[in-house]
Amino acid sequence: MDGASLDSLILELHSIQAVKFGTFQLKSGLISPIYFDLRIIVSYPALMNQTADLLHKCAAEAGVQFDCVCGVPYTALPLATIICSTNKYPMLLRRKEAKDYGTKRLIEGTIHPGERCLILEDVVTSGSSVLETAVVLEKEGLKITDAVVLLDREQGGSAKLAENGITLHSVISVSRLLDVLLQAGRIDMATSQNVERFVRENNTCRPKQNGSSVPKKRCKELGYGSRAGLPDTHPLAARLLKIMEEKKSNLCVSADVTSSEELLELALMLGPVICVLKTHVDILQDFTADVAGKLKELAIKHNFLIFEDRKFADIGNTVKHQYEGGLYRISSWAHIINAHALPGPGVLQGLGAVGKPLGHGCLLIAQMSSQGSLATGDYTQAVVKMAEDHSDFVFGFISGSKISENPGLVHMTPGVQMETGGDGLGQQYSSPEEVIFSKGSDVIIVGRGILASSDRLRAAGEYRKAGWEAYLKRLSQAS
Ligand code: S5P
Repeated sequence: MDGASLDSLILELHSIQAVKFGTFQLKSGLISPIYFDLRIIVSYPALMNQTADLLHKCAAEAGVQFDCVCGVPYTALPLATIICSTNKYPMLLRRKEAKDYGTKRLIEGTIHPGERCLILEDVVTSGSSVLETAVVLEKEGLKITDAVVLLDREQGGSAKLAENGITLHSVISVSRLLDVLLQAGRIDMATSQNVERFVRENNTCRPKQNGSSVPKKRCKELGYGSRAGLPDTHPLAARLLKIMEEKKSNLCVSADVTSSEELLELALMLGPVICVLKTHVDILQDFTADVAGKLKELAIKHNFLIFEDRKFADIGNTVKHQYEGGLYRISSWAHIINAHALPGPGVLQGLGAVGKPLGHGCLLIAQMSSQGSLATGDYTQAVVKMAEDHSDFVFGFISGSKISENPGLVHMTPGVQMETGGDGLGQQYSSPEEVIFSKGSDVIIVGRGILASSDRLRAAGEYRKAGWEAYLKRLSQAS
């Protein structure tokens, strides 16, 4: 989806106070620092059209197949009307209450049992309103496989819907909304962090107890978007998984260049097609704080995360200084860092003391792509255990394959090129298909496969396509 129109929609929603910050009591009794009142958009016709258009595009880009559309009453009703009228889809109208006279129908419109109905919603928190509407439609013989929502509060709704066989597609995520408003100076950092904390701590989807209702369809493998909504997923992993889903990209480019100008050029050019930009800041000849600032701006503009591949591997006190201070002040600009588990848990205590309050996260290096690597077998298993024990900071791994069954953890794999082989200095390459489809990893990290190309944008497009197709193939084989 076009990032610029999304950002303008977010700013517009904030201007008309459809998004408010303060202290609000929710229906559930919870006190929330953010409130969405999208009912107000009916007073802004241009905004209504823009919103309807983005909802429609969201479904179309996700390749959702449907025969008719039904909005969850009431806010989504006019939006469903615009989408159906503009794109010529039949619409179904859901009543909140059955009439106590006449037909007593809960759904108005012509129902063709067996058809697929797409559900539209304005805001999803727990997913229960979408689910209620799905139940009513299913009673009429309709099939519900997908729902589209304008705003996902990222509090467990998509996981709950996934458990019930419904894939949720969202136009705006709370994390994106906060980023855009922060960047535009509409809110300050404290407000943004307060909302992030609230979202993290008030996840409505808890794992099912034994004996509770059995989901209709157990997905053997959840998609990136659904994994983002799981209660135990680290907020940074959730943000990354959402970006991957939104941008249809599991490509991390390894921007191993030595000039800052080239680094920024790469970020500008490849930003739209990647989910993560990985740096080795210490190979830059001319790093300045200004470069880091510009990189951060590009990350917000093009919705990617910055990963400084520093591979910390010292005692806690030393890595704390290396992460926070020195020339590079890594913690001030990198969302993601990585560390070797070799020193023991102290390395995470030191890094976490700096990174956790900033909402950053760490990947543990569990395996390496280089020939003869010692990170294998028991060592790798011990790293998985260390990650589980530090799940408030570690959100995934650098590994060659999927090494943990925890769907909240992200696996990122380096040593990827279309052509397998090596570089003569120990690097060993696997293809995107092997890494994502055969080995079950989540993100391909590609350096020279893209950097050595005379057309880097085209090469990145090819890696993105190969990585995404391998992921879709994996999902389709699992279901
Ligand atoms: O095991 C590893 C871990 C990492 S993070 N093997 C790797 O190659 N890396 C990094 O991924 C490495 O430092 C480099 O930045 C990138 C691979 O680059 P390429 O040019 O070989 O794709």
